[in-house]
Amino acid sequence: MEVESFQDLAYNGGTTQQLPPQFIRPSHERPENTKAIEGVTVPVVSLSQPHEVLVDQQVSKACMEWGFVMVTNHGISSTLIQRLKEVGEGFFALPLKEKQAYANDAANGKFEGYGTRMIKNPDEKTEWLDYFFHLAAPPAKVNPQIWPKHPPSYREVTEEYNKEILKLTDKILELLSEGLGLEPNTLKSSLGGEDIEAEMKINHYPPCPQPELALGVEPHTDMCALTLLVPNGVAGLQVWKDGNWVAVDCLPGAILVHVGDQIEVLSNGKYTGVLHRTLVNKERTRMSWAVFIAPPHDKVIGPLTQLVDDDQSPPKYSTKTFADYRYRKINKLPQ
Ligand SMILES: O=C(O)CCC(=O)C(=O)O
Repeated sequence: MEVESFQDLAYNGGTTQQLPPQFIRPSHERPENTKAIEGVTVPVVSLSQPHEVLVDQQVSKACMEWGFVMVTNHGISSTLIQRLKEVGEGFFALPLKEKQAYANDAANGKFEGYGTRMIKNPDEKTEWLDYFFHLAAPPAKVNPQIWPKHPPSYREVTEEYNKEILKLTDKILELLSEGLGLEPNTLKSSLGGEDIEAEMKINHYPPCPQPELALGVEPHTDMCALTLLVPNGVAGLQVWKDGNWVAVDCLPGAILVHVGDQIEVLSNGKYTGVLHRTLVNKERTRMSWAVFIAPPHDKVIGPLTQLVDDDQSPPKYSTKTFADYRYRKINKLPQ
């Protein structure tokens, strides 16, 4: 069969209602053969509780056991989250041609912009999504010229949301530092302090003709330090826990926090980067707004010296720049 692009299929109906082979997952990965376990729910924590409770029992416990926590009462207004969703939906509602004017070129290192994931190896399967990706902090590295110009309020809303997300990030990093018995600012300063980067990725998963055979994003851990994510009202995210997929039923207004690889490395494995994937849907478009919090590329990351010693707790991870880590992860090389 002629290989069709994701956009042909998703936006123009393609030539068929049968998924072309490049989207069909091998049997052991298909949602129909790897269903989520029933009766297990992800940890939910209200951030309005006393600080000691959050440190000792809640946020750090969830991030040690799951690498994942859903937070409520996080201080970001539901109106702002709603506006963020509206501007993202507005962009994806534009005609394909207008979106393609922002096309990224990941093969040549231009990661920012609109695109679908690049497949390097012909055996790899294509994910059922398109996305917009751009840097949102620190200000010195941000190029708003790359951001969507439509809807016109995209920039104002995204900047406001990003400020709030950075405050929430500070709070979570403090809780996670204290959960390791360290000074509250330890993780933030190890991740570059005020140079810490925030990357916005708007994921868009249009209806898929055979969702039981495909995946939105395939199983992965995030290479950053933390991800803070809000989905639209459509389910699809699943996290891996104790040998099973667990479906994430996001409460209205909640924010989903994923521990990423850099926190796993800094904590020498006390916190775990969460393996996750997304399923797609036959009828409804799913969207999600992920902010990846990451160190600057030249920042050297390794297990924190306070957490390792040669006898009891040797380092489980090598130390390297985030750029090196990223290169190895993208190219599927050993770390
Ligand atoms: O859409 C989601 O819920 C998760 C997206 C995700 O894992 C990613 O963009 O890396």
